[in-house]
Amino acid sequence: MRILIRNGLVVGDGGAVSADVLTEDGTILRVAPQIGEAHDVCIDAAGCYVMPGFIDTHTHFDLDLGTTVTADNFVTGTRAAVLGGTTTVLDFATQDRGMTMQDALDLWHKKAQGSSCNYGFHMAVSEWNDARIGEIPSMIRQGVTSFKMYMVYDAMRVDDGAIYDALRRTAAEDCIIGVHCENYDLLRQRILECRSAGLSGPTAHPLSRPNIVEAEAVARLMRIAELAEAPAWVVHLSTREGLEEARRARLRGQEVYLETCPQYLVLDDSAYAAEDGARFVLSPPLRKPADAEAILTAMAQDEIDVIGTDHCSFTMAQKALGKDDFTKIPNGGAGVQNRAALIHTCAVQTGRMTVAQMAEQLSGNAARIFGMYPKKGCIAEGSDADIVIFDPKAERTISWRTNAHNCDNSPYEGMRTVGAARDVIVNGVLAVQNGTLVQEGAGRYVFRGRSQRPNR
Ligand code: DUC
Ligand code: ZN
Ligand code: ZN
Repeated sequence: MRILIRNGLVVGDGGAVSADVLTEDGTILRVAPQIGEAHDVCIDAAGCYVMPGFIDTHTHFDLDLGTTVTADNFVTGTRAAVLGGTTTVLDFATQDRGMTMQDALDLWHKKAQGSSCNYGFHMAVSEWNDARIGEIPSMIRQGVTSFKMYMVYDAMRVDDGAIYDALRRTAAEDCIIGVHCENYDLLRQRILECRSAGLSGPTAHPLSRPNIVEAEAVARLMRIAELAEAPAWVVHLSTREGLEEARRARLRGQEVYLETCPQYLVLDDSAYAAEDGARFVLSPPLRKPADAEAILTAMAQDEIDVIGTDHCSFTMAQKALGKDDFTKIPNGGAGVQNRAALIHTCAVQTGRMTVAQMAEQLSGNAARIFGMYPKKGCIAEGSDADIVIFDPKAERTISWRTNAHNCDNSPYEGMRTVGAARDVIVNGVLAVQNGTLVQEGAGRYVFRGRSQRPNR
């Protein structure tokens, strides 16, 4: 099966250039002006960007929090992902205490059956001991070359010594560990203070986890990584103070990778005052406009490496579990479908960054950091035919009613976007045509290599 994409602007390192793209089965065969070769399907991309399939570095599908399970599983979540131009998701396989990493990986492979986009797994580890350490070589052999540790959440958190040892050992293997940076003791104390003040609703959520709770944890991670002589990946960076700590580490010569998410760019903590403020309860919480401004500036300066969604959806009925106690509201929101449109709207359409930077932060950098480049993350001969034809003029309004997420709420409800994925090719097959899903369930496991560590 050969697809010819004509008349588009192909986005790469050097910017957007006029070229045609010819794919054959799952591979990009040629990128050149005016390709005249035989093909089965022709797509006219005039007026559109032809971009490498977007990679979402941060999703939680079918995640069991103990009290409830995320509304989206892989079937519904990846349908939404591909409609938004995401051709690969990196989901967090989660090793709960008492499980092996292999148990978690086997379970996540089962959960991911029927995915409509490609998928790989980071391994989130909740304990660090000889048995878990002994599993690392086997994880690498199975294509899992990135890990996550949490500084918070009772069921998942590990101590600083574990983070140090894990960073040291995995760096030696060119693997990367992402850390959820919040200070557990401070936020617990702040929760007690909120309760003493009689605050039980969603407005207490950001008060319990203020910027310094993140910034202290980022600073600590930076120092732990310095001692471990290891790269550090800060997941879902949300504050200007946390950004400053990462900048300081980079000035010391450290290798730091920064991920942020659209919610920290286009929303702010005034949202918690809404009647249905529970739909914005995610961690880290929404911040002030000045934080968004600082992170957008960092994106424009290429200081942010990747933009994931932290998609972790819960229905309003699930959110109501915390109606009398904000700490019981399941943390997370739906967004896997909306990432590219939001980033194009807030960063490219506004002239703050170029479409080439958008492609790097939504795809190329992720492919390099997480061991998929150049198969993924670029439009080049020999690369996988994961391609987005992105219409920069398409205007939409986000609503849970039109999103494909299995969720009756969206943090972005009513938001206007400019720019949308029009057609999406996954593994050489058209999966989205004119904004409609035309092929489901053809996603494949992405066996990842070691990190290329572009910031080394
Ligand atoms: N934050 C969320 O909001 N949800 C899932 C996990 C996390 O860290
Ligand atoms: Zn997290
Ligand atoms: Zn997360």
